[in-house]
Amino acid sequence: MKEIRVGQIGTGFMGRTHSNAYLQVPRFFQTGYKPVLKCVCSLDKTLEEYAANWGYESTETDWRKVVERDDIDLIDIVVPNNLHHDIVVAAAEAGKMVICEKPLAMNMQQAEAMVAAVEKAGVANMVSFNYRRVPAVTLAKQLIDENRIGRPFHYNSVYNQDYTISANVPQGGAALWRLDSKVAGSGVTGDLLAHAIDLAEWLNGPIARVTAKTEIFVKERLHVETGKMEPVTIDDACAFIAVFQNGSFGTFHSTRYARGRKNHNTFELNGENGAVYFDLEVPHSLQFFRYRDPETGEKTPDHIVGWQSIHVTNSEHPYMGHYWVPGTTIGYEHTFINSFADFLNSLNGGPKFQPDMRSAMRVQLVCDKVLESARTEKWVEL
Ligand code: SOE
Repeated sequence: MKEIRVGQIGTGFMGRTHSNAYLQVPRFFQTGYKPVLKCVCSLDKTLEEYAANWGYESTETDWRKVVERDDIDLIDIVVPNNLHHDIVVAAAEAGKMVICEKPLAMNMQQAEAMVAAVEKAGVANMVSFNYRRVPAVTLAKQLIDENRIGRPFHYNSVYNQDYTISANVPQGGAALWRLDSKVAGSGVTGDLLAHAIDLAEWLNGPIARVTAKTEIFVKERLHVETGKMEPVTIDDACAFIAVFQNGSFGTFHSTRYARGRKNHNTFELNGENGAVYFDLEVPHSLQFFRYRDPETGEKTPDHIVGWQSIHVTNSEHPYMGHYWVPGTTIGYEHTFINSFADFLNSLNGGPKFQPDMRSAMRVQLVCDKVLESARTEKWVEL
């Protein structure tokens, strides 16, 4: 097995999901590669504890030193969004492979420079839109590709959370940078809708035009870094209508004010011959409505037509053959393991990894256009 020596930049929640996945991937997937946790970099005071917990061999506090090191093959970027651009460009120029958290960038201008840098350097790259690799979501893609849905009419997506309802939640700092537009770029649009848009375009093809509305419910919050009450400039909520190039009609809704919803990420695609529905809170199930069979062209008899819940745990289901026995489940962390397995496999002659930075730039474009539409109160073409 060839070693891939990883230099991770960032030690937050996403850093943990990636570290775990690097360790687990060779235990479940034979890709010909084994990630080695060479170095982790952060300014956080828990750096040494983090490194010891995950087994990183060394630590750094300056990300440029990690990028320059000869004993690192892959730079893993799990820092706030405003740092993605500089690290990606420097890593590509140093000839390193790059894995970056979503959203790719603060805006399209940055995204274009990042894509140009990785493509010029010819380095393998990936952006972590991990929900593609929930086995039930991958199965939905398979059913769509098998033409079981037929001509699509509607794609509806909701991605809701509730952790910012209280006006006492501050903004900024290591824990709440997602509420600070200077660091995050945008609010729910870049953070949550980016996932929804990535899935939507993967499952239902490109979006052609959008019209959006955003809202800021709490106008001022204490800023952790300045210690002052400051205006909130991220979008707390965003809803948009999309028309897809295939003529179908989409609705997207996202907020951090949906009381009761922690990570409620759902989509439904309704077509002429069938429909699929997925809800991340029931991650092992894919709901499938089978109206007409593509193999025989026959309509499902009326007395048995209805939604079926597929428990996506058979070894024939995407990724599941790599884990336990049929009927047993896997979790959120496995979406990262599955992603890294496909990425490593692509280095070993497997299918080209998607989503790469070019695909993530497309998501960035849709996000930017959604925000533009909200600002101008107009339909925006892509
Ligand atoms: C936001 O709360 C967040 O952590 C996102 O940033 C992640 O991408 C999402 O998958 C879980 O929620």
